[in-house]
Amino acid sequence: NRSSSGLNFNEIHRLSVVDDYLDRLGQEYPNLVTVVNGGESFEGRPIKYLKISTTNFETSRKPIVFLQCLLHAREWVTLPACLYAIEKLVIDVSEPDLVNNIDWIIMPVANPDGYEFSHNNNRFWRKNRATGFMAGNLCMGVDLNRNFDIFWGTASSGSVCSEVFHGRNAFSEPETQAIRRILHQYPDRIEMYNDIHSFGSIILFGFGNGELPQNALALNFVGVTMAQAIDRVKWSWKPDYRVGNIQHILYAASGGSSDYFQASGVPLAFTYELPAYRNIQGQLNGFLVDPDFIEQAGFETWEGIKAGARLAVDN
Ligand code: ING
Ligand code: ZN
Repeated sequence: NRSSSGLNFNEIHRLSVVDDYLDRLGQEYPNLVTVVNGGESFEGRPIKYLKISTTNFETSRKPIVFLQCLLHAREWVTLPACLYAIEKLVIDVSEPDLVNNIDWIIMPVANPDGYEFSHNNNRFWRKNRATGFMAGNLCMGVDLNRNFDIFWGTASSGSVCSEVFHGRNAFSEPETQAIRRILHQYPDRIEMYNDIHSFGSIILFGFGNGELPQNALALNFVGVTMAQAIDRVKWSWKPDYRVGNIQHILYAASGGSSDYFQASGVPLAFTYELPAYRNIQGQLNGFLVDPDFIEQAGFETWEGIKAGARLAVDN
């Protein structure tokens, strides 16, 4: 129901569809889009992402905004947020300042093994699919959002059976290593990082131990601006977004992705918790996605990302 070269927003697309789509965009828009294989997941799948730039991405001096989805496998509704952003930056460009002033890195499926597993075996799988922690692999998987090297292991679990198992070491997992490589490739250009999760209608900033970054006031301002941009176009029965520190308004958590970016010098690092898209009438589970809401999830989240990105590069 959208432009012929985009993916439809009537369904949550499978990994192979997303990967083929990224490759196709790279071929159709060679002067704008570069497809990168950022490394192999635990099970050997490519971790693909797009670099989007109207100039040469590597020699460009434009600020970068990094958008990431599906670090947690079951949080399916985050995928259309990344796909919508790609469409609006590449195929259906109505606001050219966004691509003229900013270079973009977009990783739609940060946890491809877990995502496949959530389709094929267990819809509510969160972690990656790393094995070898336990005889018979009775429990497996590392919570990738507890595996980054930021007060690692202090508010997470050392038990492989836990949903928040932090892994053997910080950055033990190929998926978190792939994300770290991108950060360290462009340490001075990444002005904003948005890691998209679900659910809860929250925009979070550091740190997961309750300490505030030095620019917490700016983080709060940008977060509120993004939340207001979304709330302006949200469906009326959705809750308004809340904005705040991870520990203050959600819970304590160590080893988080956005905290690692923040601590590494990225000025504006956020974790989004998209709304629970099916919890008012058809009360099922916050991770399930009403197909009627897929396009809206992409559309409304993009309103927030855009507002934040403009602030991030406008200083
Ligand atoms: N929420 C995040 C989680 O990993 C979070 C919250 C954000 C933790 C930032 C750490 C850092 O638990 C979901 N829904 O995954
Ligand atoms: Zn999550």
